[in-house]
Amino acid sequence: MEVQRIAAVNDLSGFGRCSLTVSIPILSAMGFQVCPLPTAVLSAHTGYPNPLVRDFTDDLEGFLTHWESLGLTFACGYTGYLGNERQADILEPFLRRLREQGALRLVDPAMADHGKLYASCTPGLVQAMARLVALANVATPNLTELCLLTGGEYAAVCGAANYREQVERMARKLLDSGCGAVVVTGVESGDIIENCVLASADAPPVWVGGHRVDRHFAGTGDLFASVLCGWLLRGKTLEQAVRKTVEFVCRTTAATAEWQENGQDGIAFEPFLCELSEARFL
Ligand code: PXL
Repeated sequence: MEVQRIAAVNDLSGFGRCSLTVSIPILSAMGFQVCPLPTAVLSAHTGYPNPLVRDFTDDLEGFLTHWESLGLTFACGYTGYLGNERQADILEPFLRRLREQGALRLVDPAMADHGKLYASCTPGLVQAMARLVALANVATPNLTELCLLTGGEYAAVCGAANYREQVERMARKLLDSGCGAVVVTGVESGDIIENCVLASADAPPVWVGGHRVDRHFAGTGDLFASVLCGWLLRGKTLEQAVRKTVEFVCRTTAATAEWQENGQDGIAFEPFLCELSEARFL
């Protein structure tokens, strides 16, 4: 048996369960070898006050060159949080190479939530992220990120009677940019949290909902993208993979809400890792 390899391009935040501290355990439990390419190293994610941040831009190229010299190939490249737009310029040729090799390219344009860019993200980064999304075969923006990437107005979508139609229109725009499929995450509707799956330009949109916990948890998008990535590599269709992911994320979020005071500390997925591990060969 060969263990499939994933290049995980994301930040390493020491505290707060997001990015690589989510992807590495989740995807390892699901049976994959995760090779991290850190975009930044932080003491904690930027939802906490005054994190120590070390930018890794100057070392990205060196990582990729060394990996190439080792002759490494990847079943998947998964990109998340970027420190700046130069990082996207460096990653573009890497994603192109993965595309030539037929590898899965999952781009999670992690840069905003609840209508606002993260503290460290700039409008220039939004443009750069759009270039990476165009090279993805699956992109997983949340509603805020979808609006930023397509020029939509977040406030006009939230709570609108025709929010589904608006989301579907914006998701189609991303497909027009070159991206193969889109999963729009975290569309809130009463006590349901919905995700819009657009598997291809010809496919009708499918909405997958789960029970919403009325609290914010950091790193939810990272957990979603990581579990989704695992199920896609396990051969599930996009819709099947999204259904399994929504079930896992909603259940672990509900459990965390019972156990943990601070949402910034992320989703306590650790007690559930064994389930992903047992499901490895299903
Ligand atoms: O989970 C998104 C995320 C990733 N990485 C860093 C962040 C955040 C959200 O705040 O600060 C460094």
